[in-house]
Amino acid sequence: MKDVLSNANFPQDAQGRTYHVATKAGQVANRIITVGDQVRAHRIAASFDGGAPLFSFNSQRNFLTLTGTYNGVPVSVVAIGMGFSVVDFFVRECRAVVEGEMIIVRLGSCGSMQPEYGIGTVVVPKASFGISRNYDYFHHSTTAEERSSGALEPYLITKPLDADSEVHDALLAALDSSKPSPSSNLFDGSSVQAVGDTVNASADSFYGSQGRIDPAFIDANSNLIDVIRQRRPGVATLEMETFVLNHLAAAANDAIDLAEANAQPPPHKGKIRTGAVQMIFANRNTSAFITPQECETLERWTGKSVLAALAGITIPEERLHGDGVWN
Ligand code: R1P
Ligand code: URA
Repeated sequence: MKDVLSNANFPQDAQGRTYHVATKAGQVANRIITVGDQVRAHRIAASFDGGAPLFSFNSQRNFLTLTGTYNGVPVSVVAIGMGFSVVDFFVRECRAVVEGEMIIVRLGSCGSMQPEYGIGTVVVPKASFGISRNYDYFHHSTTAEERSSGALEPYLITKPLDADSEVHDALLAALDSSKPSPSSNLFDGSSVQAVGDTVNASADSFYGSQGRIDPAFIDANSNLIDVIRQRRPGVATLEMETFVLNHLAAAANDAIDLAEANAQPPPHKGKIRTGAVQMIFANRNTSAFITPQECETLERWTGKSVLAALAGITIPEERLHGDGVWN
């Protein structure tokens, strides 16, 4: 960390760069694709106009921001790593440097909970709920009776939160219109498919809270997959970020509504709309896992589709403030 930061509540440098993502106004577009993986971020940016970003920065904390245009419309790709806490850094710090409405789409990998969605299926969820490890369940002071009576459960399952319906529909339409052709050495020779209107679960671990069994740890999760299916019938995918993205967007939008209800100036001049595209990398029904070549095929297809969908959604001029310096 080289630059001098001030304000312990929300640290920023003299030019407004944030502490972890380390971008400032003019470097992040109103339309953002967020991914876990920097290789995927560069693959998507290869589809920008001119084949390259106009602005590129990898922060000391490993948040990579690539900003360019697609069909002339500014879009940023931000690679954030994995898990709930990095979504919090990303959403809050990008919100702080982007004026006006934001549309944020997460383009990530996931595990499949539905036998009919195998590797080669891409899912567009309409809603997402959270699954968190309940640390007190595992605490040494918790009694066997508290555990067996159900007073404390090992995993907490939240209510679902919706994605934006226009963003959902635009993503699905863009994916459907540009599917790669079948190839005998990919996806067992089957065609890829995009499926909408599904429900996602975001877990706070790839392992325990996604029901993976690891004898090296006490995880109390041998029936977790069944419990998730019972409580949220139809759940299609498991990954690690979408729920927190939807939650933070709702929290930001509620803050604007509250300010307006109290005749106060809103904290920001535009709301946050969210969507997600999830590529199945792990089939939890069969134990199959994606190959590197299949991964690249899905990432190129979905990356271009999400860029096209985002560029095609209009943000009215009065809700777009200050988009476009990129330096
Ligand atoms: C775990 O392997 C990671 O993959 C998924 C999960 O949400 C988690 O971040 O998404 P990404 O491929 O975008 O990282
Ligand atoms: N990402 C996840 O979080 N889970 C999976 O099973 C695959 C990718």
